[in-house]
Amino acid sequence: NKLVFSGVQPTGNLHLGNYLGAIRKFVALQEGNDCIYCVVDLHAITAQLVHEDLRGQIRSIAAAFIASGIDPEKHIVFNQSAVPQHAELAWVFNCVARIGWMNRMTQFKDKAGKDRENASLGLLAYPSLMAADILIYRGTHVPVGDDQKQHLELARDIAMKFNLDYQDNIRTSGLGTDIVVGEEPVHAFFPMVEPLIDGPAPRVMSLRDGTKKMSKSDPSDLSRINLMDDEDAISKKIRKAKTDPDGLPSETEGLKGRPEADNLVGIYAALADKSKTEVLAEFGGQQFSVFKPALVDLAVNVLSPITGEMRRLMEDTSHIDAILKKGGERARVRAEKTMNEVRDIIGFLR
Ligand code: AQP
Repeated sequence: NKLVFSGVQPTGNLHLGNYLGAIRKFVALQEGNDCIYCVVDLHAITAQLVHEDLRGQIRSIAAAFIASGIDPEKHIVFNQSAVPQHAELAWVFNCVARIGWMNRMTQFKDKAGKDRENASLGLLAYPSLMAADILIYRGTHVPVGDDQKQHLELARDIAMKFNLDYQDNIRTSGLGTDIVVGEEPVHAFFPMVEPLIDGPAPRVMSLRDGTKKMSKSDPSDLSRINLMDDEDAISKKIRKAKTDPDGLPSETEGLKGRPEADNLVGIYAALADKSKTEVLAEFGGQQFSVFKPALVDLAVNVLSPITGEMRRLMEDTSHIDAILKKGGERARVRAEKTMNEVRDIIGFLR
């Protein structure tokens, strides 16, 4: 059985990368799976402690989930700080994980910059909290963008080390199951999480520089399409998107060494639910002056209903607040069950 978990940080305006890399996949995975989607507000204070309107940001991420088509009745939508067991399990994982593992994380290096000694301890321990977010529900599948791959490998390492270190206690508690990791049989309490990263746009790149990830923190608003952008803004940003002078190739091979062209074709494919090969079969040999207006139409068609619904939900936030409250209550029940089992396995007295 798949238990799908993923989260989004309330740290700024959501953009097309967050939508295609994560939220759109959350929606698609609802059918036939048990899904838990979280606004990870504890993560939001790792890089920047004070936020001007954190509550508004939390609500707007939840609104984006609902407006995109996540069903909060069938699945769970909540904000992380409402379920303190995430932080409690993260503490245990801080003791399981090694400092060297955290120091190797590329996101930590990027976000901490040169002045690493001055980064928060929370930023260093971010992947430990992320592992706890997933494993407190014993999550098995995690839809994320490509930038989160390394953190998910670390979540597997943490789960594996916990399983091995507490092997005997897991066995006597009767709470584990036999699994095989690689060649090795393990009596596991925590499952090995599987990242779900595939699709034509696993890493959406900046519209100004095809070698940089589209990101909330890029100072240039022209570098990204925000979920709240209107038709004029989307059109302007795509028309101004950096490209090379050549037309589109008719096969994906021809996108090699052309990051901006590759990015726009990937975005089109993801929005149209097609492969890049199919998109090039349609547009191969055409100039960007033909392709860009088609991309504008497609992006507006897909995004404007979501934007409209997000605006509506944000006018009176009582509906979103009620969803988050109920989701938090449901999540807490599940999280407390796992945490009790973890306390028993470790040997805490309760
Ligand atoms: N450019 C991207 N392409 C594909 N997926 C992306 N994601 C983020 N950027 C891209 C995915 O969106 C989910 C939520 O991300 P997040 O808010 O938790 O954190 P982030 O990766 O730090 O987002 P940003 O926008 O890139 O913020 P900054 O500017 O702070 O670095 C994740 O699944 C992520 O993979």
